[in-house]
Amino acid sequence: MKLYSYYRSQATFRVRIALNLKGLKREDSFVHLEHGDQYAGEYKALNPQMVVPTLIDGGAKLFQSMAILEYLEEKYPEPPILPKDPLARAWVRGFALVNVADSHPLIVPRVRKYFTEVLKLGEAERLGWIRHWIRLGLEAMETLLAEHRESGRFCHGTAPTVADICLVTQVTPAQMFKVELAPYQRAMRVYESAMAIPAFAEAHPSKQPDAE
Ligand SMILES: N[C@@H](CCC(=O)N[C@@H](CS)C(=O)NCC(=O)O)C(=O)O
Repeated sequence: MKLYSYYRSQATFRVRIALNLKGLKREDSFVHLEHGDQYAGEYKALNPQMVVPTLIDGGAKLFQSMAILEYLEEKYPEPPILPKDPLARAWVRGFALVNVADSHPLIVPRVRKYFTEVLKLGEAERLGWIRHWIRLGLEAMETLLAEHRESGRFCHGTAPTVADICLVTQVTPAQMFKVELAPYQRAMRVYESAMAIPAFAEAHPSKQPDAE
């Protein structure tokens, strides 16, 4: 498998974790988002949204991290990253989408760039925006964990799922943008449990060969 990746990309981090959990080997191809590699001809032709990740498996192109996680689960079911029970699956997917659909898209580089280059907003406003949406996602996750009977060490049950993967990719930008994490004790407990697993730890942005 070939993974088009950028060390700081939260969406790619999700895919790296899932590949590691399932013991799948990959070759990385690095797309430097700050240098604008995503807009270059070859990558633009591969991924028309000009975003990472893109995963190539057996010559087929896969895009959008959530679709890739679902694909990996269907094609390589062991160990599972979704529960069996339909209600639990829906909860796990819903939890994951707090990050993937409603929080992360608001803080991606192209949105941040629009602030400075088009709206001409200053650093304080840009940072305020980023921190606001990260906090809102964390608050929702904290409440969901508090009301979910099957959360504890992990978001759901006794093994990591897609929910834990997406909780981790909510917390890492919070750390990067210096959001106060003390109010999110349940989320941080899950974060620590997940990051104690090598599949998560080795996928962390700081462990990638292109990390700066
Ligand atoms: N919904 C997409 C998001 C992909 C995405 O926005 N990736 C970011 C990095 S985390 C990116 O490549 N951004 C490039 C840019 O904003 O210019 C997914 O989950 O795969």
